[in-house]
Amino acid sequence: MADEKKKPVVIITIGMAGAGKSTFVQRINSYLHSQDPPSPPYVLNLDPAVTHVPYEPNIDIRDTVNYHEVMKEYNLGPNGGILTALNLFTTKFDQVLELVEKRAETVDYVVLDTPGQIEIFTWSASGAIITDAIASSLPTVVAYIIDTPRTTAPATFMSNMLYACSILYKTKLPFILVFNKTDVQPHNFALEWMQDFEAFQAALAAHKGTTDDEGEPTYMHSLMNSMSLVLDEFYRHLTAVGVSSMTGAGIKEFFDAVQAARAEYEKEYLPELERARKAREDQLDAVKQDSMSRMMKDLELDRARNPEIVARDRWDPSQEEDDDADDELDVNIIDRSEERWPGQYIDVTQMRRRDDQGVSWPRPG
Ligand SMILES: Nc1nc2c(ncn2[C@@H]2O[C@H](COP(=O)(O)OP(=O)(O)OP(=O)(O)O)[C@@H](O)[C@H]2O)c(=O)[nH]1
Ligand SMILES: [Mg+2]
Repeated sequence: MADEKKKPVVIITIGMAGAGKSTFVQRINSYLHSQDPPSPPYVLNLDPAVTHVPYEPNIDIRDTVNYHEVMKEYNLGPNGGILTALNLFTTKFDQVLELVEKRAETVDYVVLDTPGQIEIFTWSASGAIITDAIASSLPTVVAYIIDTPRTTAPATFMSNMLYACSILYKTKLPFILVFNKTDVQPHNFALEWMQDFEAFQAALAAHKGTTDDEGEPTYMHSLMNSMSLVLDEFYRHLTAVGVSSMTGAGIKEFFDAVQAARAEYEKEYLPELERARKAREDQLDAVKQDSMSRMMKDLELDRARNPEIVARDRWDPSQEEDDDADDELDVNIIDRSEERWPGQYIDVTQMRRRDDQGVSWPRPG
């Protein structure tokens, strides 16, 4: 490709425990290896508690922090242990970014596998730091992995979609819904519910437990009915693909969606990021300007209060020595004390003899 500053796309896999994140990472890893020419991704495992990963990660959080030691040392349970391990790892994330950026020219994809408990990554400071740091230096997309066979009940489907929605609004990154395990359960029901909220409402009505003893819709039913209208707006912003990490079905479609998401990152996320950066700089500038003008005002007030000092404190042109004086207008911190004492910083410009200019120093060659 003639793209002079080629950058890999970062794929962050997020999903409920057991949705198949690690199997999915393994599948896209082997898919990319089998391309012609092979395009091995750069893979990061961020799950400190996993005992076995079905792929060979380039960077593994387990090499940096020992999850069991963390639990022991800080007296934590499993979730606190994972979170603390992730926090410790995040303190070194600048080094991780450096390593990733070193490979930016030669790698097409960087893939992140996240801890099993979704909220540890999505609602922690370190998850946010990692996501923001990586997304501000490379095109990044979120692959939200869904356990399709376990999401066929309308209520489960809705809560999973609400969770996805919250992550989308939090990260603001291009988002791909990955309906996994389609070998067990095809995902067409999900697509239908997403495209047509009336179909979802019909499924909801047909599901038992949505009416009370008198045949009236329950509170839960009415709530979900209304929320399906809200989610309708959310669905418009996403792409959904069905895959089987087991068989490899749908993986090519997933990568097509990643390419589209990359374009979206460049068109929408990046300008927004730059706008936010500029706003932050402007705000800093404004603070600086404000302190400066307050200082100047104080100075003016001072001068107004002490007119006789001001009268003496004026530039006197008769004191100008000669025309060369302007050339010496360097800002130097000069120590004016007469006597030097041991350990004093010496301003070498004061030691320079003024008649140096006339001397012709020997030059090499
Ligand atoms: N049938 C089928 N099973 C799958 C598929 N993908 C994953 N699995 C199975 O789902 C289970 C969980 O898969 P993992 O890849 O460990 O899921 P995970 O989201 O990484 O799990 P945690 O990190 O523990 O939260 C495993 O038993 C996988 O074999 C798939 O496409 N089809
Ligand atoms: Mg996993």
